[in-house]
Amino acid sequence: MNRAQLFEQIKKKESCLCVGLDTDLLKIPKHLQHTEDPIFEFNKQIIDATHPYCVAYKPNIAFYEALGPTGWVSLQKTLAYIPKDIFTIADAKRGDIGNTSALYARAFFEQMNFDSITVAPYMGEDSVKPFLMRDKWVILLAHTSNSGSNDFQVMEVTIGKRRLYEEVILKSQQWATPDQLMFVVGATHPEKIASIRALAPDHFFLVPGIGAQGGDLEKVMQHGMNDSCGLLINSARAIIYASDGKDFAKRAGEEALKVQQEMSEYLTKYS
Ligand code: OMP
Repeated sequence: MNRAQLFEQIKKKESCLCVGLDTDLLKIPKHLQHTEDPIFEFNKQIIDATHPYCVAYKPNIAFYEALGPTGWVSLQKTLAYIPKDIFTIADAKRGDIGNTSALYARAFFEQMNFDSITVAPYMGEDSVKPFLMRDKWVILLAHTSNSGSNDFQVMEVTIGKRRLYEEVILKSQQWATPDQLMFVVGATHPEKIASIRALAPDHFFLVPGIGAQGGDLEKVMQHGMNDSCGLLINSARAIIYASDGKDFAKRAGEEALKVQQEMSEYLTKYS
């Protein structure tokens, strides 16, 4: 899916919501535990209930890898079930020397047909470029939502006294255009989103951290949007685990609708 198509979906659904499919066997309702593939069954019902309200799904690969081969099968079935007009993100946070990154790219873009993958930038250009060799997206970690993001990402680097995450954003723009490159910016740093937007005016940002991590949706949209919205805002636990009973999918749908309605209001108010 390209940038224009993504923006079309955002306008059509009045939503920039990305639902995180961080599906944990220990958290899914008991009545699903006895089905043939509980992870897929859970995801299928979550997708059925939430797809009218979101424009992207982001399975975090750790939740599937942790289960061994059956987890990969559940992931592939989930990916195949996601409607084709919804953007897909492999949240894998990969990045290695060039020839290894090339194989990660093959795994997520050919074995599995994801639209995009999250990539850690710290091994530099040759570790990122292999992910850009197809008509697919790289979502580069810039300023992440977790508390550890203060350990390295905010360090001042010598070039113009910029922060490390700022340097990541500026330098990587030499590697790809906004048609292939997005940045991860945590919703837990809403005070920084305007300055980050100034560094990358045209790029999409993947913004995790609303919901369970307490990020501020309104501030993110107020200060982070660009002409094409430019935001995919992720929520996982607050939506998919809204209930652990038989009504889990219905409750997930209700939570997704609530976020979509807020987004719709801010899309009008701040564009
Ligand atoms: P919830 O906190 O349950 O909404 O999930 C957040 C999801 O986004 C998890 O899959 C995280 O791994 C992911 N994430 C962050 O929480 N913070 C980041 O800075 C980056 C990501 C990510 O790359 O998606």
